[in-house]
Amino acid sequence: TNGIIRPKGYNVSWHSNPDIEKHHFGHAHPMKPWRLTLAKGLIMSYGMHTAMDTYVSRQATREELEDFHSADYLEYLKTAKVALPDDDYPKDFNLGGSDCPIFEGLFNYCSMYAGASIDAARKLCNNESDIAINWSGGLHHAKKAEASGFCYVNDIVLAILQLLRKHPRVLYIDIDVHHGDGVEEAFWSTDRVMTLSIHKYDGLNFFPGTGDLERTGPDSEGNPGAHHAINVPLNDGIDDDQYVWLFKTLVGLCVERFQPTAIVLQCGADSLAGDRLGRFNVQVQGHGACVAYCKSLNIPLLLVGGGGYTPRNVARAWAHETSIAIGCDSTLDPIIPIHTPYRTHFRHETIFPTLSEILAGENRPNKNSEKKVREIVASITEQLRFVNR
Ligand code: VJV
Ligand code: CA
Ligand code: ZN
Repeated sequence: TNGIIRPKGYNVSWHSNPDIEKHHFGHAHPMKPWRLTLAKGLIMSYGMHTAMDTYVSRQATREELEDFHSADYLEYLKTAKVALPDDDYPKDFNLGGSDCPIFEGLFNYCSMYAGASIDAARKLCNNESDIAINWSGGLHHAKKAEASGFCYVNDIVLAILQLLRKHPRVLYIDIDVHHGDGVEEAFWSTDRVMTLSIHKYDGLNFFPGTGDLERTGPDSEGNPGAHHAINVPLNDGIDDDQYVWLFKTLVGLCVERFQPTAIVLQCGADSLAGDRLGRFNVQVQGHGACVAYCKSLNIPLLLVGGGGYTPRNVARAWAHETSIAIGCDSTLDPIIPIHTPYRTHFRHETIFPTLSEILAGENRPNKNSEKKVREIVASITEQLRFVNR
């Protein structure tokens, strides 16, 4: 093997199911469940699975899904038929458009990735895992009775609801390039969940169009959830130095003030440079540094996936982050093992391609000034003064 050793007295669980990876959103759709196969191939060719408890995840039950979603939405999700192109099919619950198509096996896909996140959360509740991983989850836009932005069932909300059975306070952190609106809204009215999303924000010009700095939770009379939503709106091109500095500063402040007893980190890989939909210049190293920082806090940690539309970079990031979880990142050979399946997909043979290799001349200037970044920190520091534990 690659000299990967199972850490003693430290448990990482990995929840996945090859069934999930086989689903197709349709021709040319940016969301490709197949990227999970690529990530898994990389993780296993390094031998990382030998250092984790691996679980083949199961479908969430209808009852479990109803912890968040409405029964009529779930019923529709289960029975919706794949429409023929000329069908005048109703787009109820925002289902059946180009972002959230109805495809073969849709309900199976949704209950599988949700089952994996619920199982992962239960491992943390039982103290059977220190870190639990579900790269197929992280679908942060789904609402109680509405699909949105490639997300149908909100596995993160379901996992946090599990954590709340044992944990008094959960911190949710979202490094996907898009605003984590579904999770934010679900916990809008409670002071037991703090949400922190870092994302590109450009009004309605960038999906989902929410997540400005002033969006901190409804400040209505007696709402305990007021001030518990934290939003970090950024412009194109943010680099590792700025991103990691912001991440550590803000997560540090939130942990100090809120004192979470569990953390959920949504590791959407569309914040990476060269992503088909994203606009940031974060590298695998910087993305991973966010995971490493959360691990260093020694608080039970749930890692989920999310966006990520350049599959080879998604696989690199999630494999690197798996190595951080099990603590073998410092000894891992960055050259991708020769026996990695689909190795030819990795245009550059390292886990850490340089920015110029990733962007191939298409440079994306950093539109985030130091001043703006410091103003964001000042504003959130002020906001956190209103949070009482
Ligand atoms: O911007 C939008 C909504 C529109 C309507 C639908 N058209 C296709 C695009 C504009 C306003 N949707 C976003 C949704 C992003 C979801 C991100 C999900 C996550 O990463 O946060 C978590 C998993 C959007 N951006 C790009 C596209 N949709 C897009 C959708 C396609 C497509 C190309 C781009 C759907 C089908 C096909 N191409 C063939
Ligand atoms: Ca985000
Ligand atoms: Zn995204």
